[in-house]
Amino acid sequence: IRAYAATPKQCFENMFPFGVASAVFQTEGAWNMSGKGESIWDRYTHNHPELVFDHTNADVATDSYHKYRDDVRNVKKLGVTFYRFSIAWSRILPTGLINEINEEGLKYYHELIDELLKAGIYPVVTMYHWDLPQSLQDLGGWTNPIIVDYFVDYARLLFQNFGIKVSHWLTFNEPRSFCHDGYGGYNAPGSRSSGLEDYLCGHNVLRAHAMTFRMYEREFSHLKAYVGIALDMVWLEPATTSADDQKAAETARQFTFGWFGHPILSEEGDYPQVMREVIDRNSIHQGFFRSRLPTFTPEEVAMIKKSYHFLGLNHYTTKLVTKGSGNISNKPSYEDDMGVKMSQKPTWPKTNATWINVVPWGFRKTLKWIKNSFNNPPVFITENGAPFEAGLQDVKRVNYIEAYLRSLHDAIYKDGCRVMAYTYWSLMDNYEWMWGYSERFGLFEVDYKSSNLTRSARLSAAFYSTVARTKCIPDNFNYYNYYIIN
Ligand code: GBH
Repeated sequence: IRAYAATPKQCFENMFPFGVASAVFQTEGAWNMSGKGESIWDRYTHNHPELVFDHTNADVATDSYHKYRDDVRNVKKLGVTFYRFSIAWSRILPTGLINEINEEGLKYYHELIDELLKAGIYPVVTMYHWDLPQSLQDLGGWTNPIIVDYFVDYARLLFQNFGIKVSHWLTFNEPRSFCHDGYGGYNAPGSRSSGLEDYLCGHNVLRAHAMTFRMYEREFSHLKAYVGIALDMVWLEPATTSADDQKAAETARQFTFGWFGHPILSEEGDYPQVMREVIDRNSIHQGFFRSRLPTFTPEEVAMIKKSYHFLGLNHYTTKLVTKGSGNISNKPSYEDDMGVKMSQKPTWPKTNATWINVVPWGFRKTLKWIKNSFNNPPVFITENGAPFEAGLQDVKRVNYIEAYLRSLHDAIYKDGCRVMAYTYWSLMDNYEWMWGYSERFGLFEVDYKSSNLTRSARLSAAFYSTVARTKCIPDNFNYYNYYIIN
């Protein structure tokens, strides 16, 4: 990729790192090769193709297990600082348990990391991006407290093996998504037990995250790495200026971001007060003898509080919030507990994902809210991006990235938010969970019809490359001045 920069106006600091992200289930393929065990997403998509939009699975995906050298070459072409990817627990520990280590799995991730380091690209590693070993799900998965110890075993193995090569670690990607959508909805493992299993999952994930962080502090701090967690936040804007809607929006922020953010980032620790109160009350109202939201011991509150070096933030879009009906049925439900109505403004530009509208100012508001709510923690933007139609002239994606970067720039330079890095999701098109291959987020297009899954740089790759190299958002972006060289 050769990129041309027009006169820059909005610039980030000289060393500001830009990167791109992916996740293992969405890219790697080779789902049962070289000793890899089955994950819940393998099982779920094999058993329920009817639930996947295009009835596909990720058995091959972008075949990055075999094509990782091509991927690294493309990351390098972009001229970015780092590559965020995840490791498959079930490739390293096929049963999820520490007594059976798959050496071929370790070897593969060593090769990938070495290839990145040779290219001068820092690896940013997510330990868990939703693909739980199926055998652990057979024990109840994230609803069974025993999993906390198993996760720490796995995390220790990662530090032992890759610790000297990796500077930035994320324990979990979007626990709210995989706990609620997985145990309370239609993602794998598909428990559909909203308001019950999702809270159990969250509870154990918070403990697993913190125990991993404390284990790192005790056993690996000599590595001088940074350990964090990636949380997602949709900006939730009150639909009107009414006090009810303002309150509803703040409640919704606490139920979404705060669920995991408050125990880890706040001065007091523990779940947000509003979650505690509402779920306790609703549970009793529904005839339970105790709250559906479990409680932490004081020791656990202290262990979880401040268990991070940096906060990973995934931000894509914004929604409007109004007060809900206040009706509580007898069936437990996270949505009823949150008790709000969400909507999108018809005038907000759409993308190819129903849940993502282009609302750049929401990015700045998200960062400012995090700054004010949690005493300005260091934030690593671990994901931001959008899907648009196939094709290399992705002007809409260029516009999305440009607008969101300008909003990010305002958050840093006008509001004083501490943002350490920015990551575009995703390096290339990949398997978008329940949407299969139908949603394309890539800077690189993947031709799923070609036998070698050809990757081609889009216009947005050239644009992003210019930003990554110059650290500036080009002012008068002239499409004809960009050369895409594949
Ligand atoms: C992230 O998930 C993931 O980390 C990544 O793997 C994924 O590819 C990427 O984003 C793009 O989707 O009920 O309409 O509000 C985002 C997962 C999907 C969770 C939408 C929240 C809300 C849907 N999010 N979901 S809606």
